Amino acid sequence: MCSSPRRVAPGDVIRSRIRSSPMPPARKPDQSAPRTVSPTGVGYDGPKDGRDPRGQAGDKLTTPNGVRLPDTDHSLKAGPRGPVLLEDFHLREKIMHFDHERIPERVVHARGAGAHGVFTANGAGASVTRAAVLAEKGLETPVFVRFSTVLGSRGSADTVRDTRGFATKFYTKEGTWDLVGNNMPVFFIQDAIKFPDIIHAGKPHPDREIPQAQSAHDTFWDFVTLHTEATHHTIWNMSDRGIPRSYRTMEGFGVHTFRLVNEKRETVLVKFHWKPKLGVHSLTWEEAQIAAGVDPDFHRRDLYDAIENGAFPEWELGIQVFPDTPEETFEGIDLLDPTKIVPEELAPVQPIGTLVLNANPTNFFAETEQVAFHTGHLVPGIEGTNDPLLQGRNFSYLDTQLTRLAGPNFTQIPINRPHAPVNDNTRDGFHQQAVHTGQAPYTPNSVDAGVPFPSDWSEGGYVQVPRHVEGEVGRTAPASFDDHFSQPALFYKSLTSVEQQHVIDAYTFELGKCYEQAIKERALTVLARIDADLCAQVATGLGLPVPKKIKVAKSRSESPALRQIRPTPFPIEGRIVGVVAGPGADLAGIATLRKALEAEGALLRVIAPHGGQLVKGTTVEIVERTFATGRSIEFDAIVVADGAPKDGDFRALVMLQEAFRHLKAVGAWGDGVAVLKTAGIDPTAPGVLTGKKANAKLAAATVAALGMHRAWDRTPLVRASMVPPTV
Ligand code: HDE
Repeated sequence: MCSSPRRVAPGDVIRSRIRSSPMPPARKPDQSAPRTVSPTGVGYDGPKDGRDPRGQAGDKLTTPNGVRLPDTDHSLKAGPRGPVLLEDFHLREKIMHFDHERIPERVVHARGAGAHGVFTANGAGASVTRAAVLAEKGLETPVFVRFSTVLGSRGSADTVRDTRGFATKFYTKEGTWDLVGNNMPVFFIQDAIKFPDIIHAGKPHPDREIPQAQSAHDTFWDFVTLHTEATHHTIWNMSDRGIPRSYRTMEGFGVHTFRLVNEKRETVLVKFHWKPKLGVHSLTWEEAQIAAGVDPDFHRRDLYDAIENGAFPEWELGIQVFPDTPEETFEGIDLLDPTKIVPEELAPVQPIGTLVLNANPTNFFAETEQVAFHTGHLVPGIEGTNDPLLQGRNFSYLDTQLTRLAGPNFTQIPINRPHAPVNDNTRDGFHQQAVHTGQAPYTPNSVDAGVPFPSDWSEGGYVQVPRHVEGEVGRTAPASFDDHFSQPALFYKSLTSVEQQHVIDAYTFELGKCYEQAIKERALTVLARIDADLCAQVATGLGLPVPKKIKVAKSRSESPALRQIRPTPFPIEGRIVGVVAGPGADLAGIATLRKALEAEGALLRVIAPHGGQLVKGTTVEIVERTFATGRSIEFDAIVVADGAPKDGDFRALVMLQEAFRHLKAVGAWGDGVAVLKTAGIDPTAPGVLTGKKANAKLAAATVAALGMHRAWDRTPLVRASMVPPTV
């Protein structure tokens, strides 16, 4: 039987939605859109007719041309059974637009998450730079930051082992400045010309397109062992830095050396460092692997939730300052070599301002996807150097936007618009948004009264400081670029023994995933130059002999600043404690614990066998995770409440065992201790917190344990078993 299409009167659907839910989802207070500026950078705060300009422009559905529509669910047909008519311009427009909703993803750093914020200079930068953003005490500059992984596609998992991008767009009053950095201070290669090669090696194999977002495969290890300049960056990737706990707990680095210029035209060379207020923390490798399956959006979610909960991530921006000498070296370290650091003990990081991320994007595509960073977005007072990697980037970042954002006018996309006035004499091109006036888009001119005029130094013009350049043309590199091993050796010996063990495990895992014996053997010859024990342990794991007669590279004395395990506690804002509960649980105790955690900016989430509410008298707890939806990786600590179920549900036990294995604080009060025991967890083991009641003492112990990030002294116990603890 033929059923005729249901007649839907315009407005029906909307009315029924309004009945079941009184309001469309409200915009969150932290969802502020980028400030609206005109294509030429003039401030414009949108229509003021009481409507949110970020939403739809009216109540009535229209075509992209503004024609009101009676129906958008049925294509125009000759009779209910068709055919569909070519004259259906609405069908054609709607599907045409949908067909083009995707833009090419970034060739690298495709997977990312962003946030808005503000950078406040503390004034200390004034002695070295004329850039107000870094120099003017108290000046607040709006920013947009995008964090990313490097290798994976846009839909890949957040927690893979990889370098993380840390790109910041400063909308300064003197124009836009982009600091396009990473969470590691060095890079794989010394010359931009090799960038396509390292990326081809790291990306999935071209025949079967696997593995996704991984470095644990033959081509990556083939490249980094043949191009040994990659050794330093590779060991950072193999360290805990390759699997951050959160974007909020990552350091950031400008990597290259930059040149700052002050009002007196004096110059210094600097390296930029972002220091997270929460400390540098990482996942364990097993957590990272579980999260990649259980919650591939782990870092994106963490950033968004933290900002929404008011735990605004914060970093201090610091600079290492070096004299601008003709050699461009410091203490024998070549400042133009992006595979080298300058240990902080030799040149302390001097704080010059604070970054706070305080607003989530309103629309992921419009902001996080379309944001376009460029190392050549500089403002007066900040210049690049002759680092050959940086100079190649100065070409690449403009070029890539032509493909990704389809034309040269990408600075007119709202998220990319400068907050300084723009009078640039560029014209036309794809997606031109400005309606330029005037007759003479050239300078000088006599037709448009001469405007726009160039600016000299005193008027804030970007005048490069004079630099002497000479040399013979050739495909060459300085001799100092040949030292590939002294700094990886320095890095490894500076780590704590727990961190060193993680590095050993990571190399063993990654090389163990390679098929080619020759690549593994070559990798061992590289490790032998970093540290004999590292090499021997990885060789054992791979079942290969230790290469003979290779000497460990000479290196400087240890740099404790390279360690991320520190003896002092860190703030715990945004940390999450899971409490295992059930219908009979001590809800008053949960409330006590929650109060103490929230006072420190941390959160408590109740985990129970099934969803709904737990009610006792007048106290109500909402179940936020069930044994089916929760997993240990979501929590920084797990505590079992008095009265929690004792039925040995394996999902609860696995959650506790994983938390224990991942060195997280694990605890219980009252008869909850029995659940720990069923999970095979010794209540007297390090980092296991128990008490008769959920009182101030247990709460304080939980806060203190979170501040240390993990119970590091549990490591030997966990390693000794290498299997979940049993009763
Ligand atoms: Fe990038 N890089 N890169 N890179 N990079 C890109 O630009 C490139 C390098 C970094 O969140 C691309 O807009 C070359 C070092 C970040 O949008 C592309 C070389 C560092 C991001 C590009 C490097 C970075 C990118 C891809 C070697 C740390 C993400 C899309 C000379 C200091 C920015 C895009 C975002 C993105 C090229 C090396 C960091 C293709 C040629 C070193 C954080 O232009």
